[in-house]
Amino acid sequence: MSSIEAVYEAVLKGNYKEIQDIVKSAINNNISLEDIINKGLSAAMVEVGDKFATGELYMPDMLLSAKAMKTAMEVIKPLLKGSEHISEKGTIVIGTVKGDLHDIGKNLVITMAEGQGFKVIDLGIDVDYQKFVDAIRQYKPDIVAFSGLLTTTLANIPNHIKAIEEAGLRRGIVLAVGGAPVTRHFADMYGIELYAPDASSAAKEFVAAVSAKKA
Ligand code: B12
Repeated sequence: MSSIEAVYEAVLKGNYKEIQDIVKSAINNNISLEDIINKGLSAAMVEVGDKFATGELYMPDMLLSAKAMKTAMEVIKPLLKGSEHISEKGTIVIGTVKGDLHDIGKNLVITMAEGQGFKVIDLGIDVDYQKFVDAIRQYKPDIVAFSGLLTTTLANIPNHIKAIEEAGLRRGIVLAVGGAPVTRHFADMYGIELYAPDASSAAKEFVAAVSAKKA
């Protein structure tokens, strides 16, 4: 089994006890952190979700896989932070939309954005409309980012945007959205400027958006 396959299997089986050693050995075999995250950890989570949807895996399995992914990220996170030249790029306020408790993808986006030198204010999960508004007032971010994994609660996005508009805070900020079911088309429907399918491209898009804003 290749190193990547071993990482993939560990997430699929929820093997949180051994995953750190498996990830370390992949790193020692010169597998890039990006491949470990995208082809190993994240790809396995997609299969976990598919198996949950077809009834092959149950809620406790999904929780164990989530725990394995989070445990693996404890090894990867410090390495990612060291891998980029840090200079203060701007401020991002991010949170998972109201009603949604998923945070693994959001946390990965935060890690990558911090690696690019952004100051990131994490509002957590199931974030109320007003909490975003208060955070925008307090931190004056360049980017306000929504993460959403459930199609049902992504329907709350227009309410999030309405609250920001009604507070008179929409101008001057770049809105961003992402999460497995989110598409560019979805972002366009609500006039959201930035969408990215994964954490590495999200970080690149954040850098581009802030440069465009300053130009
Ligand atoms: C792990 C998981 C859970 C864990 C969450 C643990 C946690 N702390 O996050 C637990 C077990 C708690 C859970 C609960 C539920 N889940 Co769940 N879950 C998943 C699973 C398997 C993986 C999600 C994940 O972490 N993926 C890995 C990360 C790295 O990927 P990601 O989140 O997509 O993020 C990447 C990109 O999307 C992007 N990104 C993410 N956010 C952002 C933000 C911005 C701004 C940008 C630019 C990019 C970006 O970058 C990230 C990194 O590359 C998915 C399956 C799937 N295919 O998504 C189901 C899934 C999302 N869950 C699902 C469901 C139904 C539920 C429950 C309702 C189950 C239930 N019956 O109770 C509950 C919901 C509870 C709630 N109110 O939120 C469904 C949703 C169906 C739908 N269409 O809405 C899915 C798709 C499974 C399925 N196929 O049925 N879940």
